[in-house]
Amino acid sequence: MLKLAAILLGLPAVLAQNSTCCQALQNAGLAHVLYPNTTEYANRTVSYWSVSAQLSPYCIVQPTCTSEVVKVVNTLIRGESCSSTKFAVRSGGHTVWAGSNNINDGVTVDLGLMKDVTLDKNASVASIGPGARWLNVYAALDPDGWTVPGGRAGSVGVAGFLTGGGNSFFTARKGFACDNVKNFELVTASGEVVNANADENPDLWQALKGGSAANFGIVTRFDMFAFQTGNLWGGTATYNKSATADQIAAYVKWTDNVSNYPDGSSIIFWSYLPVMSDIVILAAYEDTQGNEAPVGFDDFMAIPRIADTLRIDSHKALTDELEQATGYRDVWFTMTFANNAEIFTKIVELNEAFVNEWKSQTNDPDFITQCMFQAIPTVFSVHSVERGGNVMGLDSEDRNGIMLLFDIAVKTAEEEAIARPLLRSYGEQMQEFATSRDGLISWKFLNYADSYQNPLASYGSANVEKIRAAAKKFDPEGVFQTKAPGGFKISKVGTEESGVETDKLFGSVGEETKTLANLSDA
Ligand SMILES: Cc1cc2nc3c(=O)[nH]c(=O)nc-3n(C[C@H](O)[C@H](O)[C@H](O)COP(=O)(O)OP(=O)(O)OC[C@H]3O[C@@H](n4cnc5c(N)ncnc54)[C@H](O)[C@@H]3O)c2cc1C
Ligand SMILES: *[C@@H]1O[C@H](CO)[C@@H](O)[C@H](O)[C@H]1NC(C)=O
Ligand SMILES: *[C@@H]1O[C@H](CO)[C@@H](O)[C@H](O)[C@H]1NC(C)=O
Ligand SMILES: *[C@@H]1O[C@H](CO)[C@@H](O)[C@H](O)[C@H]1NC(C)=O
Ligand SMILES: *[C@@H]1O[C@H](CO)[C@@H](O)[C@H](O)[C@H]1NC(C)=O
Ligand SMILES: *[C@@H]1O[C@H](CO)[C@@H](O)[C@H](O)[C@H]1NC(C)=O
Ligand SMILES: *[C@@H]1O[C@H](CO)[C@@H](O)[C@H](O)[C@H]1NC(C)=O
Ligand SMILES: CC(=O)N[C@H]1CO[C@H](CO)[C@@H](O)[C@@H]1O
Repeated sequence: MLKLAAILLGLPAVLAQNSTCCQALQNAGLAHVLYPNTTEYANRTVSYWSVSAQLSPYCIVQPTCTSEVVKVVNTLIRGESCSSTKFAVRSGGHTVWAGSNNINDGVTVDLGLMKDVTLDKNASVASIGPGARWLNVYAALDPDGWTVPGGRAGSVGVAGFLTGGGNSFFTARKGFACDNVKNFELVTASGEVVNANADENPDLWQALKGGSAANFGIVTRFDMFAFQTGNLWGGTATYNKSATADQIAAYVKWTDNVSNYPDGSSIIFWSYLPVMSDIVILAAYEDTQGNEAPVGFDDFMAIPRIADTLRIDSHKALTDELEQATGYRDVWFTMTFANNAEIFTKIVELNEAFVNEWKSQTNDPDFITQCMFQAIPTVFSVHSVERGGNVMGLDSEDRNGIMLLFDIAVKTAEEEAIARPLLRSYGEQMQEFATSRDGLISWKFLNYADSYQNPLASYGSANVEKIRAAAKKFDPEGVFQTKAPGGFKISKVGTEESGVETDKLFGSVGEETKTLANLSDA
């Protein structure tokens, strides 16, 4: 109501809100408290990858170091003026749905100024600030010939990626990116700084590997095992959609062969692109040893392609290339299925039906879809277990699987409101088909899941209990479950609420659009 009144009166919406909590953050000595009437605030808002996540907090606070994060936590959690103020935590800001990494009617803690990357060659450890993007990490390490397993699009944030698992070019060789974290530094709700590694707080160390940082506190540093590397071979290839059957056959063989070729990585996606006005097949191929088109890629190389950028290049350059268009409202859906050509084929068919149905419902030609496949063979979690274990639960799966990311990017809030249930209904048909062929793998990748998909529950009850126990031990009052409502919460697993309806929690999308349009005018 207040916000609406403010808009009608022509006042910046947030000035009508209670901003004493923001003032308290400033009084605590925090220099970077950004208010909605500033360019800095507008800049940080548009830096969220998906427009759906660009909300309007009372203010954005940017700590610059761990001790400032302690001040932020102490003020937000125990400060009198903040007693009824909720907050959100944001690193790269790449989670696509509203309310994971940002908040209306609350304060957003933005770790974007904590992005230092340092390499200790003697210890083979890279220490990375939570607000770094992977492109910052590769830019710091590449010139010395070192790297770490990380994002395959350079702009993705480090903190959400790593605590959600993290699938990289190196997973078949080194496990998920989270399995390569030697130590997490975390500020707890009580304002204490703790480390979590194999020796110190190993329960928290495991829980942070896939359990989402949103459940435990604020991660302020990641120490990752780094290794020496030369350039990689890779790039993208474009195919006519008439290559569908050949691509599916090649990918099914590929998935069963990953354990014989752990230096390879292959991602295939069917994508509707406005410039083509059609679906094309895109593939991202890499060889992490820098060998050009090794024999493991023979089946893919035999399929005639329209174009490619395959070459020898740096880790950073190959991830810059996989950057995706911004400025859209993105709706994502994920599922995993057993490596089976019939299910794969059905999903590609349903994707095409979805694209056709969407086209028939809109006269806006500016939208993008992806139906993206990534091998999840059992060898991935063999490495996870060797490296101390994570909580994703894939180690109990005995079939090679394929993970799907099915998504649409649209321009307006009205389009998102229609696209969201439509995409979901096609996604659910895909799941049902996989189930009917005994091929549904219940594991859902947290980094790709939509707000209602409840990925933590898919990790299995033993892992859910591990996450619950660590959350309770390090945040006994459950501050990060209630006062920081964003992200996938362990307290919601097993309750009716486990599917978060973001529209209900975070207000109407349309209203936000107006507020933002007005801000960027300013
Ligand atoms: C273009 C693109 C490419 C992608 N490529 C990959 C890929 O190759 N592999 C892959 O695995 N995933 C990929 N993803 C998914 C990506 O891993 C997730 O979106 C991830 O959450 C991004 O991390 P972030 O730091 O930007 O997250 P944010 O959206 O900032 O945060 C994610 C969640 O973690 C919480 N959080 C963030 N920082 C902290 C912190 N320091 N302490 C406590 N809680 C925190 C937030 O509150 C939020 O709930 C991609 C996404 C996009 C948009
Ligand atoms: C922005 O808002 C804050 C808080 O209300 C106020 O102190 C500041 O003067 C405003 N700045 C500008 C540039 O209008
Ligand atoms: C905002 O972003 C623009 C474009 O990236 C940049 O030129 C400008 O300096 C930024 N302004 C502030 C105040 O951060
Ligand atoms: C708003 O300010 C009043 C005092 O002016 C304070 O009592 C109250 O807790 C504040 N509410 C929020 C949400 O910060
Ligand atoms: C690295 O190791 C070498 C040899 O053991 C040693 O001389 C050097 O001081 C170490 N450097 C650092 C920064 O620890
Ligand atoms: C794909 O092939 C069909 C039939 O050969 C052709 O009509 C179409 O233009 C091709 N599409 C692209 C994107 O090359
Ligand atoms: C599997 O990978 C190995 C090692 O790269 C390769 O020699 C072999 O030809 C591959 N097999 C298939 C069926 O692709
Ligand atoms: C307060 C303010 O700037 N309001 C403007 C918001 O944007 C609409 C549409 O552009 C304008 O009509 C308002 O004047």
